[in-house]
Amino acid sequence: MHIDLDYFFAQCEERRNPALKSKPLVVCVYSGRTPDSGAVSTTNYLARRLGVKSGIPILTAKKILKDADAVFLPVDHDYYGQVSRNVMEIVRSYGDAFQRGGIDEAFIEVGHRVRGEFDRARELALEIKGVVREKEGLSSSIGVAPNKLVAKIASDFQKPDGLTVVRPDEVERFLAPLPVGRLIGVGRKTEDRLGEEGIKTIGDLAEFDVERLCHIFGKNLGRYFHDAARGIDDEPLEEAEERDQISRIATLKENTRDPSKIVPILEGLAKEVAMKAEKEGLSFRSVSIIGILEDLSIHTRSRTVAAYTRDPGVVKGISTELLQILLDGTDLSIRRVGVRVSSFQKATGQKALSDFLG
Ligand code: TTP
Ligand code: MG
Repeated sequence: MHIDLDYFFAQCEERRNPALKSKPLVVCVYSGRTPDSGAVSTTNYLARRLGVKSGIPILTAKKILKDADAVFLPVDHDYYGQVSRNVMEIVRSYGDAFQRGGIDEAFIEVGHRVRGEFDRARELALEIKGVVREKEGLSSSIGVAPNKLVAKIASDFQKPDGLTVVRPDEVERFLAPLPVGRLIGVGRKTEDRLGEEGIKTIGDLAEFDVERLCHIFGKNLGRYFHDAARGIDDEPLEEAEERDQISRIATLKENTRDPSKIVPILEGLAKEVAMKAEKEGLSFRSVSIIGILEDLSIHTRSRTVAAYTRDPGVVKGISTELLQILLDGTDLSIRRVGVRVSSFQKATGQKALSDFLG
């Protein structure tokens, strides 16, 4: 599976301020030279429909949207990074293997747990989309396919909120009508060069003489294009860097400031996080709580302890103290709470059972 969040930066902004949903929204990277210089990072789908896309100058976007009651916001990488980590944590939990792509996309290997059945994979994909929506309030698109190459193209096929399943016997038919630019590795220049050879679609590329492709692009790339156009790809997932945090978050039954209502939830989350760390053989030194308040603002309080630990009691104790500190800093009620542990040390001294088995 390949999962890609829809209009990610813009959707994050809508999430913390739902009033933005009804307006064209443009997230911008301001260069600072003049007040409006810089480029569009991404936009919501309302703005896209009016013709504003990633990469165009902010000034151009402003011209296009001048009568559209549009909203322009600067990028907030810290916030998107935090949302991304939460989503990736969920997605990772569904895969036998996990490979992160960009900030809003990842591959997971699910063949094992769906016993090779694409119908089950579709159900699983629906579940993942549902959980990401419920827990993180974000819509996503998923592609299910026999390999990474096709899964990535499939996730992009019906955006937003899409789900496209391509079975092994459908791969060539699925790819054939798509523009060659959809293939990983075919950028604008390559697309132009292929166009000169009369190759517009992936199907055209699949039928094109492989010798001639190798002559134009060199042997490796020529072969790659030839295979890719047929949907042939056997790249395994590359398990990415080690995780840097574990977190769990929950929505309270009702917004409240009453510790007796919040603490039991917090303790449950603390236990889950500690168990997860235990399972992964990780010890940590930092414990944080995350409070999402009734106005959807996000507040974090952290504490670092002297010695690495993975004791659920420590996580519970610190979270409860941090909750009080967080409550003291605001008059608002809490809507969602989370617990996070970070600053890991890979546990040594203890070996996993698998270390002893051949
Ligand atoms: P994408 O997944 O390519 O785009 P998207 O999530 O905004 O839209 P969708 O997936 O629904 O088509 O990129 C993820 C984020 O990366 C995007 O939200 C903002 C950032 N980005 C840029 O800053 N500049 C760019 O040119 C692109 C393409 C993305
Ligand atoms: Mg995206």
